[in-house]
Amino acid sequence: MEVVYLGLGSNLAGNLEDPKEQLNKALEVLREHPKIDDLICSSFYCTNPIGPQDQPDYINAVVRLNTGLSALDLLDYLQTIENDQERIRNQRWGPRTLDLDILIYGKLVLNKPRLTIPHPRISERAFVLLPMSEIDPQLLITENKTVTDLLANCLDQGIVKL
Ligand code: A4P
Ligand code: MG
Repeated sequence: MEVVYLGLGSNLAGNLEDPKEQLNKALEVLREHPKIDDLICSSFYCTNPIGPQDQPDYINAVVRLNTGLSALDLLDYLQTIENDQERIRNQRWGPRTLDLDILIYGKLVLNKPRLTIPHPRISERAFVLLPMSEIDPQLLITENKTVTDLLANCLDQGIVKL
């Protein structure tokens, strides 16, 4: 079993009531997987978009779970959930009904075209670090910096706990 952190994001309602429901539905489906256990989720946060500004604010959260799935099998499952929730990929960093990213997978370091672990942009994003700090503030993200250390540099990004 590996300890895994996932980033969840949505800024389009799709056929649900709002982006919060996109996250709630994804949590439900994640919990259904027989090889996913002990899932805990942070609070939800409303966050200003990073990247293109002509898109709605996001709802973001971070999950910690235990899994017996390999990293690539987990990515497959996440992409199936995204597709089932009407994820359309057209613009990089553009609006989406659901984004499920693997942030950390145990101690795995991977640099493949389909999968980079740890997620390369954790350190600079309040929408990842603030929810993560609720779950494990002392987790080391770089060699010598914890979630709390890194968070201090990006609290000006426009993020409000719901
Ligand atoms: N991929 C590689 N590594 C991973 C990983 N660790 N987890 C590949 C998941 N996928 C990974 O992703 C493109 C490809 O990345 C996938 O096919 C997978 O094989 P995508 O979800 O289709 O596209 P994307 O999310 O637009 O690209 P990217 O570069 O992953 O974007 P980011 O860095 O995740 O940023 N602003 C706010 N406030 N909140 C947000 O959640 N998200 C983004 C997306 C931009 N701005 C945001 C937010
Ligand atoms: Mg993604």
